[in-house]
Formats: sequence, C-alpha cells, structure tokens
Amino acid sequence: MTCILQLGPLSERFNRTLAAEHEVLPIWQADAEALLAEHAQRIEVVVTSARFGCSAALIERLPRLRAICSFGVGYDSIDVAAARACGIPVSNTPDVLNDCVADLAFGLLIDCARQMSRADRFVRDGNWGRAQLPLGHRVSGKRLGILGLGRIGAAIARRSSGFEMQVRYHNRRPLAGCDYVYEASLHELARWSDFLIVACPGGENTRNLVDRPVMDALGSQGVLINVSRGSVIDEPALVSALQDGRLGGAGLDVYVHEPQVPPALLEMPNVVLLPHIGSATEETRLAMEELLFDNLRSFLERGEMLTAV
Ligand code: 8YV
Repeated sequence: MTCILQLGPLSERFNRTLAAEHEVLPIWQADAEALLAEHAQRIEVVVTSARFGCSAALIERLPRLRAICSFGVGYDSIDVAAARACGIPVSNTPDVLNDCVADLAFGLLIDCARQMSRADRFVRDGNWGRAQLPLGHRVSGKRLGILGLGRIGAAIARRSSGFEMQVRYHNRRPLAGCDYVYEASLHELARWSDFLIVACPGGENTRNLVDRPVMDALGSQGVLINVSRGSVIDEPALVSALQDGRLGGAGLDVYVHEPQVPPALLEMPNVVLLPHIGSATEETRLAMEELLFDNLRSFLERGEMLTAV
C-alpha cells in the first residue's frame, strides 16, 4: 500500500477505488497543517487535478514524494518546474477529453451565433408571441480562427469541416504538414476571424494573450470562445469590449477566478456562460479517471508514467 495524499475530491467511484488500493489521506477532509505535520514524511504520491493543483511549497514539504498524478489535461496549476527540480514526474490525462472539449467549444460557438441560450430564456419567460427575439448569425461558411492548434484545437478544426468553415490558426510556430493556414500574428488571425476559439494551454506563457487589441481586431461582429483557461484572456478588457460593443459576443467555459464570474457578464444577452464543463461527460470523466489510475499503477509497478507532462 502506497501512502497517497489526495488534494481534492474526484468522483465517488474514483475516491472509493483509490482508497481500496492505497492508504489515502484526503487533505480537504482534515486540518491540512495537522495532517502534514503527522504524515508528510510518509507521503509518496500526490493525487490532484487541474482544479486543485500542487504548489512548490507542498512539494518541498514532502521529502519522500515520488510522483504527482493529476486528473485533467491542463497542468498550469501544478508547479511542474518545482517537481522536476526534485526529480518527481507529473502525469496528466491528455487526449481522452479532446472530443468532449471540442464538442463543447462548437456548442458554445453555435449557441453564441444562434442565441440558443437566449432564445431558451425567451421561451421560458413567456415572451414567445409577445416580444421579438433579434436575429442571430449564420455559422456555416464562416471564418474560424483557432488559438492553439494542439490536440483539442485540431479536434475543433475537424468539426468545422461539416460547417464548411474556413480555418486558420495561431501557434508559437507553424505545424509541419498542417493544411490549415498559419497566422504568425494573433492580431491578424483575430482580424480575419468571425469566431476565435481559444484552445491553447494556460499558464505564464499565454497569460493575457487575448488582450484589448486582439479583441478590437475580432471586432463588433466577432465572437470569442474560450474552453482553455481564463488566464489566456484579459478578463477586465473582455468585459469592457463587450460593454462598449467593440466585441460582438463571447462564449466562456473558463474564468480567471473560478467559480467567480465577472458580474457584468451576467447581464449581457450576447454572452453564454458555462461553469467549466469542457470534460464533464460520464464517458470522458471515466476515461480520465482510468488514465490517472493507469499512470499511477504503471509508475508504482515499473517506475514509468504513461502520460508524463
Ligand atoms: C477538468 C480541465 O474540469 O482537463 C483540464 O485541464 O480543466 C478539465 O478537464 C479539470 O481537470 C477538473 O479539475
């Protein structure tokens, strides 16, 4: 039995399976300081998630720590550099969530353009037959810009072909053998796009990449979609671009200070707000749990992570 520090609750099923196989210390159920004072010397693995993260301060307090296994593809909340400096591998759960996150990105895009959430509220409020819902915008044949043509970005791009959309992308570098047009400048990509979907990783390298000039380039008819991390968009600049009508609309699954949503956004009919549910399907969450377990078992049995970051 390995002594595992679990930093936050995952599904009941996951928590049960982990606790059946190992000695699990659920830090959120305890006085964290007391738990660490008593057990820090014995903890060998940290199980966490993109949401709960793992700080350098915690890593430094665990002298016998050998591995960090995280639930989620993003690892901007985990101090990977600090782990590396101690020779501690970190695993995440890539690929298994690509389809569901891409589906959600496309759902947000269509919702924003066709005002589905707004129309649903219109019906529920008893306005059908009494008031007029403004017209939405066409999706098919439009221009789709993707910031971050990685695994999720590529799945988004594939979906767009059914809508006969043109696709361009911006990454730090062009992808070899990629048929989509590369825009070296995010600003130019935004200027070209009808819809701009943010699908790049979070963290310091991408903080506030989508700033006021980029939003202004996307323009008063443009729609910004974010399924990545709130940190990639300058959130106050987003609020003022929407307030001023310099940006046409936004579909957001992620925010800078989750679960807080900037209050001004709640009042805006041209904004669709989701509570970070990109990977939140039964199928994908099960696959993410299984991949975390596979990483953990592979590490404990062979000293190898299957999907190390
Ligand atoms: C999850 C995510 O909601 O994979 C990620 O990076 O942000 C989402 O899939 C998250 O891992 C839950 O903590």
